[in-house]
Amino acid sequence: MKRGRFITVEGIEGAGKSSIMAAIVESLEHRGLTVCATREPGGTALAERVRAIVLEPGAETISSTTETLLMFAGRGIHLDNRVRPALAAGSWIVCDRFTDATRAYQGAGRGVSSDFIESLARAVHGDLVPDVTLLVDVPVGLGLTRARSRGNAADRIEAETVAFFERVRAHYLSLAANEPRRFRVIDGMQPLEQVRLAACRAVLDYVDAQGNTAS
Ligand code: T5A
Repeated sequence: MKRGRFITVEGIEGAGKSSIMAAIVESLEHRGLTVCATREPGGTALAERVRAIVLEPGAETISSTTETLLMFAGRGIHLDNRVRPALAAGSWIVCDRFTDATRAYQGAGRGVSSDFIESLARAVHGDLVPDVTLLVDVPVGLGLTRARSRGNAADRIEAETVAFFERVRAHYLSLAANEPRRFRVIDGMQPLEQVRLAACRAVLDYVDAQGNTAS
């Protein structure tokens, strides 16, 4: 059986990632592909428990190093139990965030060394790199206004400063510039319907380039 493909969606808070996931899945399914939508941190029952540990505000301190380890611990569980089995069965995966988020948030945001992050990435998923990554890009002010207008209590990372998110956004853009074959940058400032269309177009262009019409 043909291995599925691994598509990731990245961006700062409020960029619009969650709002475009369903449209991406639908557009792939219209091509006859079997698709599995998932997210990180989380994606399985156990990995969602790791997500709660790393994101829920609490009295105890989580260092930047520990936060990085937790992201990869959840990722390992997610990959072993969901992503790899689905890919092996021929499904396409659409994942809301993956290791580029660790590079941007823990690396550029928190200052964790890229050597440490890349060594964990090699250990946890050395052989698995996203086939396509959509980066939904918005200015930090707009993203945070959108995210905070939902009125939910901020999690440990959402409570960070504007300067932190500026570093995260800049790093995402530099990752995209360094890997133009993998990344597609989507302008997240457009009306939501336009963002959805641009994301679906980018993914379907990839499908067409692969000559894939069915899994
Ligand atoms: N993290 C994650 C790390 O630090 N390291 C890692 O390795 C990983 C994997 C995840 C957190 O974990 C961090 C990053 C995050 O801080 P999360 O709850 O999944 O936490 O956070 P986000 O993925 O950032 O979720 P958000 O909901 O904040 O961002 P989205 O999904 O990009 O935004 P979305 O789609 O929910 O939209 C937000 C609001 O804006 C509106 C939507 O309707 C919604 O109300 N909106 C638009 N409005 C107008 N025009 C548009 N174009 C719009 N797009 C969205």
